[in-house]
Amino acid sequence: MADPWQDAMDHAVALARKAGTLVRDAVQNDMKVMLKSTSVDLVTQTDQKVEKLIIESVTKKFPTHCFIGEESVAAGEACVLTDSPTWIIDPVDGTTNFVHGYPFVAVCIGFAVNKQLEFGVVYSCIEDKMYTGRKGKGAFCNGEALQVSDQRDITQSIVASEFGSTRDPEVMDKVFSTMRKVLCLPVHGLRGAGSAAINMCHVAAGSVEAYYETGIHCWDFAASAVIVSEAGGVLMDVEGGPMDLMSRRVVAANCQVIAERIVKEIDAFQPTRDDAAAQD
Ligand code: LIP
Repeated sequence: MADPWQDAMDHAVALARKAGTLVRDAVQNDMKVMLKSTSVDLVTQTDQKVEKLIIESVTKKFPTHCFIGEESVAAGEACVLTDSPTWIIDPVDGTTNFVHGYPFVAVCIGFAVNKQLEFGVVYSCIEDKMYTGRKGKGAFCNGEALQVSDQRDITQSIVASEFGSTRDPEVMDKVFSTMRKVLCLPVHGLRGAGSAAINMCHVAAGSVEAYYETGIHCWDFAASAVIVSEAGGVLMDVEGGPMDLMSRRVVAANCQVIAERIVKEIDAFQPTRDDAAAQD
């Protein structure tokens, strides 16, 4: 049976590649850097330009589809996932990396129908790595099938996380206490690409056993969640329940055992949900 969303996924891949070229060409140019929620939460005109390019192109091809885009939400658009076909877009994941020319920058396009993620595209554009995942059809990087690590021992693992874009002392205490506990399990190492999506693609590719973070947004990990799952990985909430795309927190791992071991060490906290305004 023909895949009803193949055309949409093909369009997403072509758009991610086109947008990625724009991002790569803009890296380290004399760019105008603006601030969002904190002095370390950056945005540039490239973020805004890429998101506009993607939304305008998709609207032409699929005029009834909906969008959740990082910069559209920042400009006041609602962040609510309905049953409608919805494109969940992070135009530049790893904006701080982009501003500094640090080579982990990704165009992320997730796609959901009836609130279920159908496909994800993450284009790590400086590395030229196109990660894709289609529900039930596997995950790939530049056409090569992806498979998570077969490691089951956390003490033989590498774990990824990030410091995030808040510097609130209470939050930082939880971030650091969790990192200390994870490091002292011990694990072989703690890594951070500076991009939630690329961290999760590293889980899918088997080079990292697990990634966790609290404070990210749905657009940071919608696409890469499909890629992890289709590479044989597991996704869950930082307190062990099912992953909640709007909760701003996630654990992505190669297996249930490693995921649950990470959960035990996390000092959990709940940021304001992405869909909080829609729930009022
Ligand atoms: C980033 C995430 C990263 C997080 C940063 C920031 P952005 O997304 O990918 O995991 O730690 O604070 O949210 O803002 O570059 O799209």
